[in-house]
Amino acid sequence: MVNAFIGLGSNLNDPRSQVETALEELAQLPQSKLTTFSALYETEPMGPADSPDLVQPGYINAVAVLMTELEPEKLLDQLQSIENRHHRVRGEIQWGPRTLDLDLLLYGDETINTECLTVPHPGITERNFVLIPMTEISPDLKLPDGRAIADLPASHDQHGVKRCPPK
Ligand code: A4P
Ligand code: MG
Repeated sequence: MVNAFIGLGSNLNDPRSQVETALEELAQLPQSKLTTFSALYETEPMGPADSPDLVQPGYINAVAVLMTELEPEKLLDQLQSIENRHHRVRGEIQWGPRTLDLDLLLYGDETINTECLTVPHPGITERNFVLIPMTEISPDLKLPDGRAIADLPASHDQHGVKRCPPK
């Protein structure tokens, strides 16, 4: 059994319910147990919103922990099937708007570099919308290279990240 950290993000078609439904779907995955998930956060878009010809709406982000027996590639397949069920159209604009994005942030303390999978997820150390929810659920977490997430400056940068009140 390995603890896999999954990042959830959505900025289209009722992002809040996209993320809530995705959490329910994660809880149904085979050979896995959803053990923890963060609050939902309203976050400012990182990416082409900065360019004037493409404005994208704000995101809802969250992080979940799945205790799983699935191998990393199998888990990625399962995450992509959930994304597909949310009618994600892939590949149009990098970092553009999406109904649901599920990233495999961490897979235990493994470092993976294959054609289809990079773990830890490359954006993790700079993205406050990932690190803040991670810190909420796992403040003492260390990355495979030994760095504590609490020591990464983006973990403490609240800019553009607002915790949603519970429903
Ligand atoms: N892939 C490799 N490693 C991984 C991994 N660890 N987890 C491959 C998931 N996928 C991984 O993914 C493209 C390919 O990456 C997959 O086929 C898989 O084999 P994708 O989800 O289709 O591409 P993407 O998400 O559009 O691209 P990218 O570069 O992964 O975007 P990010 O990094 O996910 O960023 N702003 C806010 N506020 N909140 C957000 O959540 N998200 C993005 C997307 C931009 N701006 C955002 C947010
Ligand atoms: Mg992605």
